[in-house]
Formats: sequence, C-alpha cells, structure tokens
Amino acid sequence: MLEFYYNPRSPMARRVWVTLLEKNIPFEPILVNLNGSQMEPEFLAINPFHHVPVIIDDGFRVIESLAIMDYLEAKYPTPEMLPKEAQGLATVRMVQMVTNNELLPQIITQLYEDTSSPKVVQAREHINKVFSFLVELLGENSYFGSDRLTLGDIVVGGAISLLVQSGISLKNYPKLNDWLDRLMQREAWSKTELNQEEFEQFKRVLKILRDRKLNQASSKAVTSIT
Ligand SMILES: N[C@@H](CCC(=O)N[C@@H](CS)C(=O)NCC(=O)O)C(=O)O
Repeated sequence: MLEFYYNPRSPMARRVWVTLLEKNIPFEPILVNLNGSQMEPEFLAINPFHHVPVIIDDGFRVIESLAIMDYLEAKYPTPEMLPKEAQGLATVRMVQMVTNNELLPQIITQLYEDTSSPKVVQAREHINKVFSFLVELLGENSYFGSDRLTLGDIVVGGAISLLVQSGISLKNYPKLNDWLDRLMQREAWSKTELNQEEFEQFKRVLKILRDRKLNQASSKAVTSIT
C-alpha cells in the first residue's frame, strides 16, 4: 500500500493528504514528528532534505508536495483534478505558483511579526493583491480552472485557510469566501483542518524550524567570509 510520511500540522503534507482523500486512494499514514526525528538517518535516507511530505508507492519514492500531487494525478486519474485544456491547466499552475511564491512568504510575516509593524502592513497589502488576482482567476467557475475541484484549489485552499485562522478576513472578497466555504464543506477538508490548539502548535513548530533555518543560513554566511 502507498506509504504517506506526514505530519498533521504540516501545510505541505496537507496538500497531499487532501489529494489522497479526494481521490479515495488507500494509504498507510506514517507520522513524522517534526521535533528532530526528521533528522534521523532512517528518514534522511527517504528524504535527504528532511521534509514531509513523502510518499512511497510501488517502491517509488516521491518528495516535494507538488511533484507528489502530479504523480498521484497521473497514476490515479479519477477523479480528474488537473484540467487538460490549455486555459484550465495554466490557471491551476498559476494558482499553485502564486501560492508558493507570493502568498506563503507573507503568511510567515503575518504569523510572527507584531501586527503594527510596517512589515505586516506590507504583507497585508501583498495578500490583498493576491486575493484580487485570485478572484479574477476564479471568474465564474466554482473551482480554479474548472467546475470541479482541482490541484490548484488544494494548494491555495490550504494557504488561505491558514490565513483565515490567523485572523485575515475574506469579507471584501465574497467570491473567495464562498469558494473557501465550498472547500470546507468537503469531507477531506474538514477532516484535515487544524483546530485552534493544533493551529497554535503548528505556529510553535514552524517558528522553531524557521529559526533553525535562519541560524543555519547565518552560520554558513559567517563560515564563508572567515
Ligand atoms: N518544498 C517542500 C517543502 C516541505 C516542507 O517545508 N515541509 C516542512 C513541513 S511544512 C518540513 O517538513 N520541515 C521540517 C524541517 O525543515 O526540518 C514541499 O513542497 O514538499
């Protein structure tokens, strides 16, 4: 059976988790505690970059959430979640890339900086720009790039639900608000949504991981100039 290495508080793992549930693919969940066990040799042999999610399917290992989702779509094509026609496909890819490149970095600022700091003000402006762009992309469709759920919805849905939990409102974006409600009514989404306590845990773990990354980057910089 397909093995799914995950942590329930990882937004990247949630993308894959929701895809597995929406496609009704049987899987064995393997919990990776992100408290250091991702650095153990056994897990590093599976993913040398110490990240969840990872899947192993028929002996084939896939890392990187977007690559895993593409793999699942190709191997388990029903229900179809990646439109084949040009505009639908491009829309899904735009949504995925804009989420990773424009939205996720702002979420980090939004979560950890003081709400009155200029960084948060800038982050909110950028988030609003992304929201307006998403409304345009959604158009009259129920989902991004299609009238059925797509891999674009899964990626941006996870990010926007985190933003809403962190206090960002969609009230100025009624179409986006309705779209998020549609997602959250689906079983795969309610099952994988964090409750408030889990959300606070997620923030603590993310802060530890982020500080560790920043420390590694600064000690590398010191080594390279000494
Ligand atoms: N680009 C990767 C990022 C995965 C990622 O950042 N995973 C985090 C959890 S959300 C993780 O496992 N962090 C553990 C660590 O950095 O040691 C993907 O999309 O799969």
